[in-house]
Amino acid sequence: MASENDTSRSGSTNNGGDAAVPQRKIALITGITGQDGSYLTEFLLEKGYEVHGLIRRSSNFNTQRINHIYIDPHNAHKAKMKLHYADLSDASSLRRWLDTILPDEVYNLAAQSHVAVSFEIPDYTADVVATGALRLLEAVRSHIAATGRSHIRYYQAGSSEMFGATPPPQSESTPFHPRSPYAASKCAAHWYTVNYREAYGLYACNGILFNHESPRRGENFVTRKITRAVGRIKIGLQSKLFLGNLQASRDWGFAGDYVEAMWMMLQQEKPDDYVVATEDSHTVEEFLEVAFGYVGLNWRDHVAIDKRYFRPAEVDNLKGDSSKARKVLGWKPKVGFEQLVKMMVDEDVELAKREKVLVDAGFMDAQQQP
Ligand code: NDP
Ligand code: GDR
Repeated sequence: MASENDTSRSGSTNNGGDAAVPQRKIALITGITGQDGSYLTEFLLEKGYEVHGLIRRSSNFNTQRINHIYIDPHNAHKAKMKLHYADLSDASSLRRWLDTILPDEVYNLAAQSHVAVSFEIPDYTADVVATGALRLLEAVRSHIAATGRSHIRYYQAGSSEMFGATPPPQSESTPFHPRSPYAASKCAAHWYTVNYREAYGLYACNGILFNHESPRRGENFVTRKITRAVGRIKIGLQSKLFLGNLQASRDWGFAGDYVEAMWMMLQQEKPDDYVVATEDSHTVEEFLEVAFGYVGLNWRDHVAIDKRYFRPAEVDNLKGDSSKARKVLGWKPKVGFEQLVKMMVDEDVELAKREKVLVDAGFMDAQQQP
């Protein structure tokens, strides 16, 4: 569904259009096919932006989260979101699309974002998460040097994982102590971003976002793994759920709220770094209590511990202090913990019902777990 070489910019006036026509801002998003990319795209389209997303080639389409907003580029006057092939490991593709799209805002959301997986593929994780961010920053810098388009603004998707072993509450002034290749790579990306701001005057912000979830969360992150299982157990498609450490605490918010903070950061007069968090923290066990309890089940009847899901080094306790974002940006979360869990369970019960129809019709194996 991605346009292979779509360079059309219909509707955009940033490149010398009629002065009487109000300019539509152009955003370029890496990681547009991910959880946050999909919510950010919806948010920016709602604000009237033209949105361009960089997607990587895969053997199957990987655009499930944005299919509902995709309009065929042959219908160019209606298509306000456009997709292009690129990869954070390919510097030339990043620079080429910057030169073609001429964005006003660049959101770097792409990452190998799974902490446990980063222990399995540390080299690749560092290449995409750390050096990938550096490649994109350098592409933006050299694009500005070549074109004089110095108004471009850059957002870097930083993570509470960077705080790692440092106890809560964690704010912008809390020292980083990363506990995984993923977290160490995010620290590098954070400091590359600060360095490009200081060295070249780039308008570049780091959002230090605590965990944020949604019904679109990847199915191997703990929240979605739990709510998928709750749906399937409730509908009779599954009986057991295997998990690792239940005592870790996370500050879980709703992804839809968090993408708004990303955009707000880029609307300020000066670039800066911000922690984004609910300031409310719960253990994995508490998540289980609410999720299973909501559909009248006892999690203890279904959850088994599997050592495979323990990490070589764990982050025990994350709870953010987002007072700066609340004061300067005027941001605050709208969805609380229980509401978030119930929203995810509701969606996953519906999904399990649809799966059940396929199972009953013989089109799907009941044992086939996500
Ligand atoms: P996801 O894992 O859902 O999405 C990651 C995106 O990055 C996907 O679109 C993926 O493409 C893309 N991607 C992966 N590798 C590459 C690559 N080599 N080149 C180009 N694109 C690539 O993550 P989220 O949406 O949850 O998170 C967005 C960002 O925010 C990430 O950087 C993450 O590390 C960070 N973050 C997330 C938090 C959270 O709680 N969700 C908290 C703090 C930070 P594909 O679909 O093909 O896999
Ligand atoms: P996290 O999210 O590592 O915080 O990174 P994840 O949901 O993977 O883990 C949260 C906590 O749950 C424990 N856990 C399990 N985790 C997974 N994935 N699977 C299990 O079976 C399981 N059992 C227990 C983990 O040990 C951990 O303590 C997320 C990602 O989105 C990052 O990209 C982002 O930067 C951070 O959030 C903020």
